[in-house]
Amino acid sequence: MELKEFGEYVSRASGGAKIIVVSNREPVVHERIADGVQAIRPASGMVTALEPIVRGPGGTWVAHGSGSADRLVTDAKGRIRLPENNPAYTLRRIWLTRKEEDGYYYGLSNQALWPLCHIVYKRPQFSRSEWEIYQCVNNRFRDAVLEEAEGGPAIVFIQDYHLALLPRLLKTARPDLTLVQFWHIPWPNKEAFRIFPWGEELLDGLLGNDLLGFHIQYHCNNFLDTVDRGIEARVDYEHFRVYRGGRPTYVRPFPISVDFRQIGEDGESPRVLKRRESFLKELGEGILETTIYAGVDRIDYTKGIPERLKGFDLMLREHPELRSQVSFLQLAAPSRTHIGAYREINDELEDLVDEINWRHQTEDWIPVRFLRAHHDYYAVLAAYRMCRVLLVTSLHDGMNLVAKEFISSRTDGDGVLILSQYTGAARELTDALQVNPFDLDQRADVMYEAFQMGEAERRQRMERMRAQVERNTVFEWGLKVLDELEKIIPLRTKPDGGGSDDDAALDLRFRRNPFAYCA
Ligand code: ADQ
Repeated sequence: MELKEFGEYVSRASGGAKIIVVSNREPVVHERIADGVQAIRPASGMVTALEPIVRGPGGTWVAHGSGSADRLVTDAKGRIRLPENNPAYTLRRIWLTRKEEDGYYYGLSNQALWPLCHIVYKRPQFSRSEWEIYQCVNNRFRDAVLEEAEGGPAIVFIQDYHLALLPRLLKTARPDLTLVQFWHIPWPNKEAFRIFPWGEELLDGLLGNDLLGFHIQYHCNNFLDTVDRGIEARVDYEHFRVYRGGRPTYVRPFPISVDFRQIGEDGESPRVLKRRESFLKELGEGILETTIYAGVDRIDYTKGIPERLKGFDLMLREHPELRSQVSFLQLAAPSRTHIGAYREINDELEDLVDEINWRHQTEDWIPVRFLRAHHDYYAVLAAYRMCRVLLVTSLHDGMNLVAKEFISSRTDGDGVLILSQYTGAARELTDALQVNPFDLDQRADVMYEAFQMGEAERRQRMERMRAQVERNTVFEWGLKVLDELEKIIPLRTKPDGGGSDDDAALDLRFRRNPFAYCA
């Protein structure tokens, strides 16, 4: 399915209900520049996925207004019509104070929930005052959504871990709203989750949803187990739903993806050739005579960037004959630099690149080229198409869109993907060379295997991976979410609040013993 068809489908499926998408990050950021205001579309898979959902039926997107010129272009309610050249939906911006942003975004979301949900041995930090601010900001989002949903039925599609309390707040205020949430990061196992000091409140918040989505089945299983142990609720493993307060929340896997066709088309555009020329100017044409390994990431301790550099270093030490024959190109976008752990990994990477280059470089060859910047979309595509081997070595990752973007961009049918087994994408991309990113020797071996792989095998694997991504694009993701919603809404709205005969039997057993399903 493609963009236009998907937009039309969403308009039909919403059946007249207003569509409201809610996320922390906005789809367009307005920044002040020397001669006015510039609208920037963040390079984000989430925006590609959600824009058609809100655009098709002319809905509203509620998000934090974070740009320096955001207030200059909105009305008194923080609203602006987008896209500016052909308005199709409304963006409603929420303004946060510096203190709110620190407590809710940098604090509770990214120093507590982010490390809690990613099992990468980074200790989460919990602070009661940040939790209070997180609650307060979730309430601010509730007020804005309620205003936007006034006067009729609405489907509210909430994104991610920044807004875990919002569903309950909305359901309490407007039980008629249809609420769906997608959790873009992993859900940890119950042992990892139990240290979260406000676990019951967080779970209760999420159980305000009618439908809750994760990337893979494993995260759904972890969520049900966590609920089973962490809060008074009836977990129905057979139908993958949880009853709390007599109402169900359905829990389902929806593996997110990319716009395969568009990325392929853009990959062949003149803008990508231009970016390739700029890279070659900066790095020297000589890089084309080497086998290029590449990485494209936000600088984040979950992405395994030091791990892959150390693997490359070990490969060079074990196979010194590869010197001058291989290069490593890392595009690294600075991210969340207000947080100490992110500053530390920046310093670590700088030292590591220096050390590896010092150890191996020759007069006319530099092994690692580390380009620290937020590159534009076309530059990212140029890097994907310049390399022979793309490395995704996340220590833990909900899905990882870089892997799928790389495959979509390789219209030439060549290229090797090295993929961490701890990404959601590893479930679908079985033709990648999969690695345990914690195992240094294995990383070096697999990088060497990629160097040696013949063209015929590379092409066979790439063809199968391309077919896989082409079958499951970002539009199939949106479609599956909406289809599932259509299936569950009739169950939810039956007058007895139950559903099938199975539900009735479960309800009866539950009334006799509320803990019967919490073994
Ligand atoms: P992220 O952790 O941000 O997303 P990912 O899915 O890899 O991770 O998406 C990163 C995006 O940023 C890609 O679109 C990529 O092209 C872009 N990007 C990376 N480095 C860049 C650079 N140097 N310059 C410019 N752009 C760059 C979260 C979860 C993931 C999940 C997604 C979507 O952590 O597991 O796949 O949401 O659900």
